[in-house]
Amino acid sequence: MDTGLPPGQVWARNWVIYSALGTPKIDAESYRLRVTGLVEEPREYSYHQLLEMADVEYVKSFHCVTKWSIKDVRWTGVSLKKLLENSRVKKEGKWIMFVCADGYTAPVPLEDALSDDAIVALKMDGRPLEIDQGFPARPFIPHLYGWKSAKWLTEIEVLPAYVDGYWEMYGYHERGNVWAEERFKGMGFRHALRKAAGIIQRGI
Ligand SMILES: Nc1nc2c(c(=O)[nH]1)N[C@H]1C(S)=C(S)[C@@H](COP(=O)(O)O)O[C@H]1N2
Ligand SMILES: [Mo]
Repeated sequence: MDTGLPPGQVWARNWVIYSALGTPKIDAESYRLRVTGLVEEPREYSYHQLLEMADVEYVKSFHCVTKWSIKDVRWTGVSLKKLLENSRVKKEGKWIMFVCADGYTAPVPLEDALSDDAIVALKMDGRPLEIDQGFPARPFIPHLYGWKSAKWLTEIEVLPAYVDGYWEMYGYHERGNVWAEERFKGMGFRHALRKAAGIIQRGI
């Protein structure tokens, strides 16, 4: 099921490169990834430290909410769970905000960030991320839509509650689970109602 096609998606051959706020300049030597917010121990990691910590590699597909999917990408990265455990999340911590060098932000529930296949990705198909694909790091959580895979990631902030990120301000879903088709806020609920009423047989 993991590499299958979620409802409403279409396989595409090529990535569509998005940078809503422009592509920032990143210096790999001075780059740091910070873990902040509701943690006992805020930490920061250099690119080289992250590379040495990389402990997860798998093949998983990528799904953009605008309906294109890229099949079977080989991802290499650091377990998000490991990064969060290293900083010891306080019990009040419930959401994560991914914050990026360009100012882009994306929230995800802590629970999703703690899933075994949630990573801070450093490589795609065995090569360091291209600049326009988020070098040096972007989170990847296979069961969430691609807008949560925030490029040029610089900070993982642990929050007590949900806060809108860049796309959520425009009505995109708080969580964005691809299998539940959580594309827009409130859609899961309306979708379930319409489905129960027999108005629709499948996703839009
Ligand atoms: N910083 C940043 N990250 C971002 C975006 C963006 O505009 N800025 N777009 C998101 C969206 S909607 C998608 S589908 C993916 C696209 O990844 P790609 O540009 O590598 O194809 O990046 C996500 N991460
Ligand atoms: Mo997207």
